[in-house]
Amino acid sequence: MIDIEKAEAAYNASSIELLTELEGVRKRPAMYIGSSNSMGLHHLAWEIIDNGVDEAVNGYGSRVFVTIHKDGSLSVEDEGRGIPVDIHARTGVPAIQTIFTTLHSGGKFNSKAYSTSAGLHGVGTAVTNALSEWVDIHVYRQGKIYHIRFKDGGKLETPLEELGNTKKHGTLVRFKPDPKIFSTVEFKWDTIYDRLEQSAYLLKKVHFILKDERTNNSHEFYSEKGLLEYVENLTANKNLVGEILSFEDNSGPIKMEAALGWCASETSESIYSYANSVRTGDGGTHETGFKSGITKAVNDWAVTNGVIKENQKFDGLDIREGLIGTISVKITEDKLEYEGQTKNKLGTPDALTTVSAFIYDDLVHYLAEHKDFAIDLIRKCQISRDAREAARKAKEASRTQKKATKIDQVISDKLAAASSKDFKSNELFIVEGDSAGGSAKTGRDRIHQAILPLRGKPLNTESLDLNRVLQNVEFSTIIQTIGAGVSQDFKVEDSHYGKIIIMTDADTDGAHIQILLLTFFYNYMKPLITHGMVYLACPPLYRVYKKSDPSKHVYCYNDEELEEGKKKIGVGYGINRYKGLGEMNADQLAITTMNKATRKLYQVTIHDALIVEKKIADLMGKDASLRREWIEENIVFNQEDSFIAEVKG
Ligand code: 28G
Repeated sequence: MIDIEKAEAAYNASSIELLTELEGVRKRPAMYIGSSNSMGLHHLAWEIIDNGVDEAVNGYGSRVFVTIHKDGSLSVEDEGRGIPVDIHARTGVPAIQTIFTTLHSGGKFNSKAYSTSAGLHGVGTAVTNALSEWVDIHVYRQGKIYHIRFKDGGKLETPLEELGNTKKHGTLVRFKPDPKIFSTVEFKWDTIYDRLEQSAYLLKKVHFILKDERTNNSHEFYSEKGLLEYVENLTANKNLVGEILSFEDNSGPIKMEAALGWCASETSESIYSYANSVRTGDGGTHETGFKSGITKAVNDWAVTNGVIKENQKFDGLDIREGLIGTISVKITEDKLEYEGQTKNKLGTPDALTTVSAFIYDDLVHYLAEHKDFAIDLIRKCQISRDAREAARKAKEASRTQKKATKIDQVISDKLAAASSKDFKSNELFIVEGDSAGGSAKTGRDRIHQAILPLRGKPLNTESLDLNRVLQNVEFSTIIQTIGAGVSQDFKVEDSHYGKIIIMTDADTDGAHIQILLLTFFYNYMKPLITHGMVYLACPPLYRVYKKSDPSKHVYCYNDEELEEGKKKIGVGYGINRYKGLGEMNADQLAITTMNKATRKLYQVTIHDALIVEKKIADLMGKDASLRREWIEENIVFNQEDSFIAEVKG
């Protein structure tokens, strides 16, 4: 028998504690979900989705449903066992209520369990509750339907109740983020789409069904073959050396899956690593192990087969040119370690040795059985080594030559440098055309803003080798100006600028230039993009002014703003339509497009860049008019549904 008084006292004590705990989350949301912007908002969704996915991954149900509702709420349904609802003897509170109101409950995970949890601190469900206007949960469990509801950041609104019988089993969680907490409460189809698409590859054989009731969009994600299929997609339209290799090992405490392929005539390397199904953007021990396993396997094969001598082993960089690789590890909670504050870099030491041995064994085995492939691969490594050697010699020669090279001259002629040496707060504007470049030079903040005008269209760098790119005056100027190297030698921390801002006209040619520059940054300076340092300037499309008093005017950046602008100026308005940057004078350009306080910038995300890169690869070699058509149809200026995602000041 439970001592009622004791249980009540414990309940009261714990509920006070809980309340303050959830209040703490509301006071400092960023501590729990990283930020209170769109990213933080979606974090709430990941917390709930991941719990549903964990059920499916552990073999309870095979589908996870995610629905964005018209009222701004989001629901997630799994087909698992249903969150336990039994009343805890000590607290007198149903387990489900504790799970939704206690931080770090992490609930169902014991230390030997694998979790997909993406939470910055693995805090889970209670954080979503704390930051929601309401949370409504239905549990289908052991033949019964249960319901419980919270409001105003985790306060119990409807205590656990039994609603009737059911044959279903699973959990349905629906929640509405609190607009008092978030700068935006709009769930984005694209953001959730990308995440579920990635999850489907990482958690193969789980069905993800996404619905958007605002637009009636829906999509199902499912991958039978996992990472192999992912790399197939990443390399679609590319010329592969051999086939895509995939390896899997679930025998030990660290479960591993990898897929990799080499693209012929490409220089960049792309490795996507994951720990417990969460992307580790800064790599870590598993990624290091992946690389070292590949290097050792290829070199050992080459030496053993007499292709190279012991002292001629390839540098890992040469082996990885053109590599597209993925490595996913699943590590039990007790061994999961990260470096730094974010979960971006895996620290678990065992992951290095385990992954390295796994890749080495499987790759050595594969090479032994695919001799033709091995020879093609070694040939590619040799070409990379030769090119790197040539580039190094050229660099050395230009350094010793002291006298100004062609590039140095171009730089001093063209670049209007910033005077500050505080690189992080400096900005480089890459500007379309000499005339706009001139206005930008006049209108800029000379201390922190540098201007580099571009003449004409830059070269399309897709599938060009590094030497060809270095020979191109425009790109070598950009490389030298940024001053942080290029390709695999690029070091983002050496960048002379904290922001690289592409400023073009808002027309098709401008879009084309954006795409060509993004293709270059994606292929040769990818960390600039992953670190969120590449931006697109956003010039206004219109100026609405009062005809009787032109000093009364507003700038409008899209058609919606134009309508607002007309209303604001009232009767007797006139409209300037800007077709290009050149139609603004230096002051106008500065205030509308460059000045930190008044401009708009679009931050380019790796997702944007990936889409652009994929599309360019797709259209390469095809008719140039096709490419132009695609740009005209798909790039929508100054609207959020263009290929540009986040808006930043
Ligand atoms: C739909 C959106 C989010 C979930 C479950 C199922 C169980 C569970 C969740 O247990 C408490 C503590 C450790 C076992 C586990 C049910 C075992 C038996 C579960 C979800 C109990 C948490 N029966 N499904 N939590 N553990 N789905 N979907 O959140 O000992 S959370």
